[in-house]
Parts: sequence; C-alpha cells; structure tokens
Amino acid sequence: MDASVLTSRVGSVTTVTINRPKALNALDPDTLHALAAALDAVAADASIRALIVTGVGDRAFVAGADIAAMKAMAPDAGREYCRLGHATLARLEALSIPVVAAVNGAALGGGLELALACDLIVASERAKLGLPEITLGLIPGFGGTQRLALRVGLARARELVYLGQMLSADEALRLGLVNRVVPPERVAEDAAALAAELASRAPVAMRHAKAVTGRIANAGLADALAREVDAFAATFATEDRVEGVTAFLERRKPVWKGR
Ligand code: CO8
Repeated sequence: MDASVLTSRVGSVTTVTINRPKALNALDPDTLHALAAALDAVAADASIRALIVTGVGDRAFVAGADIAAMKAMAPDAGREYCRLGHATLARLEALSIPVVAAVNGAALGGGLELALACDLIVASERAKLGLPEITLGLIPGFGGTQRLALRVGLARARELVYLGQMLSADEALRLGLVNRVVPPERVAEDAAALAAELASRAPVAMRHAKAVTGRIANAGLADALAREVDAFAATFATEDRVEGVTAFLERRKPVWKGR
C-alpha cells in the first residue's frame, strides 16, 4: 500500500504531501497519525528552514476529515478523532519554521483547517475553499471555528461556518483567507519559490517573527480549541450528524430532526 503521507526535500525546504487520491486526500485517522509522524521528523531536523504542505493530484488539497469513516463512528470515537486532528494540527502550528500551504484543489472542512494551521496559503485558481461541516449536521472540528476568524474576522468566519459555503480562490483572496492565487500548473512551483525565499531569511529572526506574530494572533487559542472539541463532540452525538453524513454518501439532501 502507498504511504498516505509523502515527504520530499529540495535544499532546505521540505514538502509533506497528503497521498490518498481515491478519497480526495481526506484525513482519516491513519493519515493523521502519518502526518503527525512526518511533522515530528521535520521538527527534529534543524537544517529544514521552511515547510510546504500539499495534497497529491490536481483535484484536492484535502477534501476534509474522512466522511465515510465518520459514518461508522460512535460519539466517543468522533470525539477521539477530533482530538487527534487537534493534536496533529497543534504540532504543525508549533513548528518554529514558516509553513506554506500549497492548495492545489479543494480545501474543505478539515482540509481548510489544515491550511489554516499553516502560515501562508498559495491557492490554485481552481481551488474551492470552505467549512461545509454544517451541511453534514456538524461544526468544524479541526480548529476551524477559531483559526478562520483569526484570518478573516468574526463576521466573515461566522458566515462561512453558518452557511457552509464554498468559496472560489478569488473570493478567498478578497477575504484575505489566502495570500496568493496562481494558475493550477504553477501552484507547486510558486509555493516552492515562496518557501525558498522564506528559507533564505535569517533563521533566528524568522523563528522570532513567527513566534511573536503567532502570540498576538493566538492569545487564548488553546482554551478556545478545547471548547471546540466539546462543541464538535456534542454535534457528533446527534441523529442529525448520522443523517447528514449518510445523505452526503447517498448523494441526497439531508432531512434534519433537530436532535
Ligand atoms: N471523506 C471521504 N471521502 C471523500 C471525501 C471526504 N471528505 N470527499 C470526497 N470523498 C470521496 C467521495 O465519496 C468519492 O468517492 P467514490 O469515488 O468512492 O464515490 C470521491 O472522493 C470523489 O468525490 P466526488 O465524487 O464527490 O467528487 P466531485 O469532484 O464531484 O466533488 C468535492 C468534489 C466538492 C470535494 C466533494 O467530494 C465534496 O463535497 N466532498 C466533501 C467535502 C466536505 O464536506 N468536507 C468536510 C468533511 S467534514 C470535516 O472535514 C470535519 C472536520 C472535523 C472532523 C473532526 C473529527 C470527526
């Protein structure tokens, strides 16, 4: 079986690629574990100066948490899956080097949440971005309720979380959700050029720049993320979550019961 997370390196820039093309790179628990291990290896190597996170293929960066896996899960397993996502993205956010998300296609739900834990986002013109969890009877559970508002402000974040809308890359650029939008065939190259530029800066200054800008942006984040786990788990325990996930897999509209 192919590894679900691939790591490659050019000079002092490492790229971590989510590799589950059949599920549009959805982050099932095994893939989250593999991602965490890849991030630990990056953290342990002081010669790496910048990281790129991307997805394999040209359809998806990451299409979210794994909806098929969620269908079979009891509420406690849903809470554990949510915690695993939080722990993995906390490792990503804790890296001392700058991280570029190369969003080569759909970045939805847990996929956008992965990109939001990166410092800068380069997106394909064809990318779709959003937090559609509410259309499954859920709320974002990999940090999106907090990190989206930190990027684009509360009013915009609420609109996206409440409606579950998908944005085009240009709309995401207008909101300040992504830093750059480029033609699909240039995503990898432009992300690599940006990462190489970041890697060329003074390493100690870069480390402090990241830590201090993160501090002002992320004050109170850990407590808020813990609350997100509880809120996500509450939605995961509803009949509506089972209906929402089943309806997605059956390609039909869900019928909500409000319980
Ligand atoms: N999980 C598992 N499989 C998926 C996912 C996913 N998130 N997204 C797509 N797939 C699968 C499809 O089921 C399909 O499989 P198959 O070929 O076996 O039928 C295959 O990938 C291709 O998908 P589509 O046929 O739907 O491709 P389209 O090009 O028509 O559409 C989209 C692409 C727009 C990306 C569409 O697939 C889509 O809307 N995907 C779901 C997006 C979504 O709702 N993501 C949010 C998921 S919930 C989430 O992320 C919660 C995060 C917190 C979780 C906390 C832990 C529980």
